[in-house]
Amino acid sequence: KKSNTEWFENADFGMFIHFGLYSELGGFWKNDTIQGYAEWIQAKADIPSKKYSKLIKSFNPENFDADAIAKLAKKAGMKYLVVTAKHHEGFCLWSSDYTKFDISTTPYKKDIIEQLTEACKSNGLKFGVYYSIIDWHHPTQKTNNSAKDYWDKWAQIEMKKGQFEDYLAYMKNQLSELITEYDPDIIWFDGDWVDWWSLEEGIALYDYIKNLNPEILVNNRVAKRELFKKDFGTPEQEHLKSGEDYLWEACYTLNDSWGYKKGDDNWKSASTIYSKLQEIKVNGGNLLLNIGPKANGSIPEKSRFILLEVGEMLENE
Ligand code: FUL
Repeated sequence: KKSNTEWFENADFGMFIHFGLYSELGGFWKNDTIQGYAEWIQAKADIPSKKYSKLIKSFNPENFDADAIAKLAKKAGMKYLVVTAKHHEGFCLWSSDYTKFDISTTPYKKDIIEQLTEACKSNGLKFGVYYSIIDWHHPTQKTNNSAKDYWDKWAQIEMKKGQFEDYLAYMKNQLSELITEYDPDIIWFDGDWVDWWSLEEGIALYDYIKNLNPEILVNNRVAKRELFKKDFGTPEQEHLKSGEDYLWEACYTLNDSWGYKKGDDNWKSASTIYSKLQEIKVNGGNLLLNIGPKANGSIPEKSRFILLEVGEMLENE
């Protein structure tokens, strides 16, 4: 019998997808571009939760083509795909029984996670879901106050006991829903750094997943990432420094942002990606390379071209 990590150890290369309501803004708020990552815009531009939530009414990625994305990943030489089922904003790309802040409330309605699950299956790719521990929309963490207040509040939030239990139950329900409905190969957590999320809670959540399905790979960000060494490490925008003594996967952006950002044209060249991939490979890791679809669901042309070029370079090895 193969071990559950074997496919991952041999995968080398995967596709990361950051897609959510933030993709509609493309890094712009009130005609100004924000600094840094576009998927952080709600916090960066101090957008009150009530206002931000309205983006759900216009989320309509009609050009989203899961099969084309899976085929692009394959052509690029990738063996798996991880998508932001729920990023920090709290919006869910699948149809969830536990919140209305999900894809079924949008004009688009169609379940994106389901489409990607199927596309990965039919194209022979493994499939993972990114799930943020931070959730700016959940009542335990959101605030309708504006500006500075908002930033400070979420970062240093004081979770009272009852609130914490509420949110934990929400996460467990959603995770079990994702596992039952979509049978993912990876659950890719993020947001472990907030004060209210302890190492112990992280380990307990890890065990919860493994009890539901021991085959699923869980990244180290489920618990405090510097302290937790299962199932794989997640160096971000770096790799050689990691020197992990366990499985690892380096994630990189193709330009400077994870979520789609207008005017972010600082693209890495195909040969840069190719050499990163080689370095990562010889050091025993995987490369998870990001694309950020636009609001209409299409993949920025430049990312497509770079991925296809990397795929060609790999074929000609
Ligand atoms: C980080 C997040 O805060 C970023 O938005 C992005 O998802 C990156 C992969 O992980 O911790």
